Amino acid sequence: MDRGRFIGIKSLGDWLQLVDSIGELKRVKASVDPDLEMATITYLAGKVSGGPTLLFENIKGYPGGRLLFNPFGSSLNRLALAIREAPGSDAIELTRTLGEKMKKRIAPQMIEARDAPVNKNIDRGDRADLTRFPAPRMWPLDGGKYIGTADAVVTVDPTNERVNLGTFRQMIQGPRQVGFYASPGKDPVLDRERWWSQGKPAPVAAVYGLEPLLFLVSATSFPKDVSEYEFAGGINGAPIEVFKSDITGLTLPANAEIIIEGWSHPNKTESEGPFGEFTGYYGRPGGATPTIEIEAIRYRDNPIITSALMADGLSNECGMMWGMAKAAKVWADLNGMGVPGIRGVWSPPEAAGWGMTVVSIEQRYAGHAAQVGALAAQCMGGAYFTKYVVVVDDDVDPTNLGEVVWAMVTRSRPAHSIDILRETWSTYLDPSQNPPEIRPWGSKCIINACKEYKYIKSFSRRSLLKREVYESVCARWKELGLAGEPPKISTFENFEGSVNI
Ligand SMILES: Cc1cc2nc3c(=O)[nH]c(=O)nc-3n(C[C@H](O)[C@H](O)[C@H](O)COP(=O)(O)O)c2cc1C
Ligand SMILES: [Mn+2]
Repeated sequence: MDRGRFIGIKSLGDWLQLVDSIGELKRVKASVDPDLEMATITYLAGKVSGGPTLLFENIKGYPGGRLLFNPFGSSLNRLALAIREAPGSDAIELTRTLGEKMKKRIAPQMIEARDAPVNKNIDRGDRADLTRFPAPRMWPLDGGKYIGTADAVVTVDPTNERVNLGTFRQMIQGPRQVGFYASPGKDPVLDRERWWSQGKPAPVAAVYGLEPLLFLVSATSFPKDVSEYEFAGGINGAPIEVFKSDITGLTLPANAEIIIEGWSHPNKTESEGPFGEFTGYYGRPGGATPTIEIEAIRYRDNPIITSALMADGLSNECGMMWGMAKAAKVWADLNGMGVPGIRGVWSPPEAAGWGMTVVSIEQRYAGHAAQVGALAAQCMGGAYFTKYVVVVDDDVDPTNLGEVVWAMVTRSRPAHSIDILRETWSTYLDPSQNPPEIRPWGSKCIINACKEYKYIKSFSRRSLLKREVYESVCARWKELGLAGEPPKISTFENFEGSVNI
């Protein structure tokens, strides 16, 4: 695909057109119930690796309503398009590219509010009614309809004006009220506490239909003092168009599908949840949670709501996208700290997206692997929730869990190779921490699954193929009656220091 085609992506519609052109958009025209049915379809369709994103166009009870479920799913191609790259790259190459792009920053471009497509319709005060827009109830024990999942919540730190974008679930509580659940330590929590400590309500907006690059940056842990708009601009290669709201003063994305905005008041809470979460469990029982009182809803005609299903396995929208964005950020953070020899970083989608980080390195000096493990575990991009960090040598593909487990059992020595970090940044959503009151504190296990550096020269040799024989077998693959293509192998015996060639 020609690179020029990506420069112009500004809106969800632009991105969907490209997704359609590679055959990964499925329009569901049959009538579907937003109560459980839409999520069930998404869960089942998402079990196929690389399955399409689903655009529901005929939603029971919402004539003209449109909802896009799991924009990314488990598709590397759709991730590639979101970061303005051609589809077809492999996972590590794409992660490396995203990590490089995350190092750039471009400030957003302010445009006139009247020129922003999202301001086509503005319902204010009593005219605002969120219940007119389709919102799914996803799991049977969910506490309500969640209109915000694949979203961006916009807040500002009143002390330095830094505008934050973060992805946070939002449950409808009334025509003009949503629940605003965010884990301790997240940026909007810090922002709203600053407003509240000044005795003022916190201005908040939430974008419920958005271009996937904004979703990706909103879901990633960037430095707390820099706006995600700047990282989105850096990845986009051009500024993100924004406008200043005359209601809350917040800087909002001009090309969004739908935005609500209003205020979060200091002592106002309401029951929110439970909600089937990214772990594949209900996160926490319903409980008192801050709210957003809606003052205005801005939307295009027939806006598309973007939704993320949280689930076990590949149907989890927090699997591939969240994991890859985290891996890219960890890679960028390690580079930023000057750690050499990083060959690949991956966060397996199978591990609830953020549960595990694997880093492959070329070991260069004593203590190198332990340093990489500790930094990957605690750098800004990697610290939240992640429980297991595994460091492997560069002959191991970090995206291949089979190879990673093989390295763990053949190269690590549990009594020597495992470090535990305690009282780390976690979440109330972790089902393993009981009683729930001990959350959000977590712990982490760092496994050094590299060949022990002290003995690296004499470490048992891996049984590797001889390149010439591999190549000749590949050439004879069909003649040998074997099906498909021969597996790709990249590491071969080099015979260095060997005695019996
Ligand atoms: C689909 C999806 C939903 C999420 N929902 C929540 C949530 O409800 N609460 C929360 O604390 N984090 C949630 N997260 C994680 C945050 O978006 C993520 O930690 C992000 O970095 C937060 O923004 P911040 O770094 O600016 O604080 C979600 C992530 C994804 C991908
Ligand atoms: Mn942030």
